[in-house]
Amino acid sequence: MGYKVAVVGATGNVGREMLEILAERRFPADEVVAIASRRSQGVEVSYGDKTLKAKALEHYDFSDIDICLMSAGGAVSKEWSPKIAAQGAVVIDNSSQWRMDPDVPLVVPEVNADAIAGFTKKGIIANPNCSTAQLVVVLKPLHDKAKIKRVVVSTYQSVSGAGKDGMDELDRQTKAVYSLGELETKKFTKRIAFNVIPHIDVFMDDGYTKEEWKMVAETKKILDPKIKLTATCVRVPVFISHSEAVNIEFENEITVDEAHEVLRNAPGVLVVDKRENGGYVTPYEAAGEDATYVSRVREDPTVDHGLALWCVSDNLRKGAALNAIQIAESLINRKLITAKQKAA
Ligand code: 11C
Repeated sequence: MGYKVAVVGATGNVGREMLEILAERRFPADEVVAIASRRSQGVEVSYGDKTLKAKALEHYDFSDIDICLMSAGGAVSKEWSPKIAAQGAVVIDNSSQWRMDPDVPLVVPEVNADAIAGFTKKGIIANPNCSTAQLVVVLKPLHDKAKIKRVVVSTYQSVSGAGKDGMDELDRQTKAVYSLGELETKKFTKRIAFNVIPHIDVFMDDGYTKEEWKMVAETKKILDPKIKLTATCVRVPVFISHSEAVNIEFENEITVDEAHEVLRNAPGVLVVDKRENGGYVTPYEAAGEDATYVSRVREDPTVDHGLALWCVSDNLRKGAALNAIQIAESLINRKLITAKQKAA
């Protein structure tokens, strides 16, 4: 017998992607249940060639669920993840609610899969922010090779990171520009069509945004607390995939060829790096793909041992749904979870 899996937030961008990836990867589930808020109860979502009708979270009994993939935002997770975990399901949460809780592992399986075992304290495992997930997949093999001291990253984040409303706003505004219609701004703080906005999430007291803070704090928790990192996070008019321009300063010497070599052998990374027109990956090409693509690796001559590179990944997949499902697969592969129906 397989597992019974619940997807909470099943009608959202990431929830739908979770259902698609569960089917695509033939996740060993006997049953998958789509769950959403009462407002979305009855909405139909696809799971492989099946159609599931969303059930209301408020009325759902989780006692026979083995794994709950949550993508319903921080407030819902704060209230529901502990209740669902108390009913014996392992919760893998995509919100920022639990990431920095010392009793909750924050996991990117290619980087710190061993941390998963710590889920027993609260029954919750946290998925990182999308911009952090793709970054640490790339930093990990380089850190193992030459020890990273400091990272400077600038992000180019797609509107799907802000949910379906963000995608709709870019779509509406772009059409309005061409039809000379009114440009309504609701989701973002400024016009996003044919523009970029250097502001994601709320401002913190030190002038950084919370998105930038998350990249620092989460990289330290997942990879190494000694790594110094500074980020500038920017929203760009791209529907899917986040891109990042990264400068890395190492403790030890590392050449471009050595970096290519370790990155080519790293799980989850694909190197596409030809020094010619089009010899790099753009967000459009990374959308719908599982890999984090690395291009434009070159020496950064402004520091002793420095490299600069470009990385791109589908924020709804590696940045969210795929990473959550890889965590669930690791739980199973490491025999950290047994199906309740099997145990009965
Ligand atoms: C964005 N990275 O692009 C955000 C979305 O902490 O899980 C994910 C926010 C989070 O707006």
